[in-house]
This record gives sequence, structure tokens and C-alpha cells, in this order.
Amino acid sequence: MKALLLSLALLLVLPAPAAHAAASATVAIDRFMFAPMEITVAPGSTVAWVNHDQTPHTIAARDRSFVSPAMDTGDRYERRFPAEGDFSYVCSLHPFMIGVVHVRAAHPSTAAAHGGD
Ligand SMILES: [Cu+2]
Repeated sequence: MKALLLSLALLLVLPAPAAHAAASATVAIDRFMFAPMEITVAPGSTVAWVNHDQTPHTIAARDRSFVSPAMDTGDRYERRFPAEGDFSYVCSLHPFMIGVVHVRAAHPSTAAAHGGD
């Protein structure tokens, strides 16, 4: 019984696993839109785009720091975002298709309270 209580206490003290669940995110390309159009991930995360349309699309950073090949139906493009920042992108074939990846360290004050992570 004492061990059980100790285990429960540890569960309450340990950081929630959800804090690490943002390691990657997926953006669907559907009906000429990025869904979600705007996402926020932690530094080091990998974002994957998957084209569900019957039309080719690309992922092209507005600052030209990256551009995907033309993605056919079902194709997937991944990019890792090591540093914080706001990365706006368009489909270079259909520039009205816009999206943005926000890269932010999650809850810096909380991380500091745990002595870093
Ligand atoms: Cu497109």
C-alpha cells in the first residue's frame, strides 16, 4: 500500500508526457488549403505535409529558406525546424495557398522550474 501511494505521488510529480508530444506535427493539404493553416511546434520538431489533393502542390518558404519538390497525390514532405521563429510558406504553384509554422520553446518558465529539460 505504501508503495502504491509512493507511485501515485511520483505520477503527480513527474512532468506530463504530453509536454514531449509536440515532437512532430502533420499538415494536410486538402482542397487547395493547408490544414491547419497555422501551427506551433517546439524547436527540433519535424513538420510533415501530406498532399491529399489530386493536384500537385509544393511547400515554399517565403524567405526561400526551403522549398519542397512538387508533391503528387499522397506525397509527403518533411522538414525539421531546429530554431525558434515564424516560417511563412506558400504553395509555389498556387501562391494563394498560405501557411505558417511557429517554432516556440514551450513554457520557458515551467522548464526553468524543472531545472531545464
Ligand atoms: Cu498548390
